[in-house]
Amino acid sequence: MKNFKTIFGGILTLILFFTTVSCNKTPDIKSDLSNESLIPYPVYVNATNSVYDLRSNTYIYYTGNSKQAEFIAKYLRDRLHELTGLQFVAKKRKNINDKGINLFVNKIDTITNREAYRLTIEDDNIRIRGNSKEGIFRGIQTLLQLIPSNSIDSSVAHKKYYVATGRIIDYPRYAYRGAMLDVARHFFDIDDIKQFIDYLSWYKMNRFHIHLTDDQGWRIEIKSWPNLTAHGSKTQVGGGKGGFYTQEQFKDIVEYAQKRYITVVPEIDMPGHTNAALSSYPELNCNKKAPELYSGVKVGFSTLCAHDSITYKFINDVVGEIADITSGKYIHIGGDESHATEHNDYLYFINKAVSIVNKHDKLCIGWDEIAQTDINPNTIVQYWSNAKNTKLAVTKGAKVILSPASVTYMDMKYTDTTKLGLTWAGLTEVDKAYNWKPDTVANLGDKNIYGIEAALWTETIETLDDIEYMIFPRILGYSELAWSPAKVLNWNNYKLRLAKQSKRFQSEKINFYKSPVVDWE
Ligand code: TNX
Repeated sequence: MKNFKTIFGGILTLILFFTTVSCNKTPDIKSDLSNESLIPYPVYVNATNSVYDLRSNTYIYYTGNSKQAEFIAKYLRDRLHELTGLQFVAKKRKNINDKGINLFVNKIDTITNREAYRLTIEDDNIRIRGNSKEGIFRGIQTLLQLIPSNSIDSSVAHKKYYVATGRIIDYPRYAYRGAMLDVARHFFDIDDIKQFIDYLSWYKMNRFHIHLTDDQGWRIEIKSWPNLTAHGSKTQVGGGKGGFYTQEQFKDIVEYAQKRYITVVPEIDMPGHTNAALSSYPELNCNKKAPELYSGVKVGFSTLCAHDSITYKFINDVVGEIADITSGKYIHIGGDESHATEHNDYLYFINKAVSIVNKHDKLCIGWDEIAQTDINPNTIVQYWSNAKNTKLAVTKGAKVILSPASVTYMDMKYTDTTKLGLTWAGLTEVDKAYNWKPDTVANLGDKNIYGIEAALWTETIETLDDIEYMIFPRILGYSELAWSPAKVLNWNNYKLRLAKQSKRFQSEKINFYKSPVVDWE
């Protein structure tokens, strides 16, 4: 009996010993903040090589009484919950010494950029200090990217995540960092639009350009011209049923984006790309005959009648209603590929359209062709194909948004075997989409560049899955080109960071293109 006890005791001690040893074994943790795969990569990263241990019931503190401060804290709470399954509590901070995740606005030394933030991660506290709430929101995206995809302790009861300690100070290179979605060629519902906006927000983009009208469909309710949607929204490329947003729904999109510090830029394309409007109202045609609705792909055949005063009443009504439901300062008037408009008519038309937009207290953005008109320095020219136009814009004092089709059109196929997409501007593999230098485009130089926008035209894109496949992963590269300082832009380094995103893409159920030029994890 005594022997049994001794043997039993010995075994027990051994079991205890091994359990203790295995529990104490340092888990495989990353604790080097400077080695994290952040996209877009920050301006300044300083690692302190320890860890903050993120557990359930961590408090997220906000300061101030604004609804938006509370919204941001709850946004972080919900995103952290989605990523980890842990529970967090968003709460107004009462005591300056409260530890947890602290969000607050306070100017960061000499940095003036409104979107700047400083993220400080210590062993027992995380602070996100923003130059504005917008800065806090951008900093939150960085913190979210630092959350590992796996818990350190796999038991559900003790789930915790280690976040590498150190400090990040960060702000954007360009003020305008956008993506465009064409909802005219194929219509996408509100949920898809919100998802698209979320994707932009994760990578610190701040403009959502929505191409609302084209030959194939008119997608926004205009109360004073109801047939635009009653008739003009009823088809799309391929002849599907199309659709449109009511003004209430559009306001909901604007607000959803605004809460994520993204400005919606609505585009009403004119004087070409207008078959849907021309088909809805015969009086907008020079021959006063309404054409049939159109569901093909080829464009460049339609034009509003530049000589008729009804055209400008129409534009005034449309722009007025859009201005009323848009919180941002810009309205995009298209102006591209107006091959059916006489050149002089085109100049006359665009000058009038710009002054109508300005009269409604909004500034104009237009595709690069508009540089040929009398644009004022407040008008923004969006470079997509013609470098000469773009240089002309700069000589007229206008700023430029870079959307060169050859590298930023996300509807271009990745390779010649990509099922979706077009090829007219060339194939755009993930490395090509990243490997271009914004400030060398058309020799504009940084000071004339307002920012970068990547466009997704949807002639071949029909579902959210299709959208994801074409934008992921290219959109991450555009976000880095638009945000990060020129000195950090390096494909070999970027592709390692990109490779690590596949886990997040998978956990978010994103249908991404597994490009062979990246060694995905
Ligand atoms: C050119 S880019 C267009 C669009 C098409 C796109 C297809 C621009 C200003 N016009 O109308 O959808 O190509 O890639």
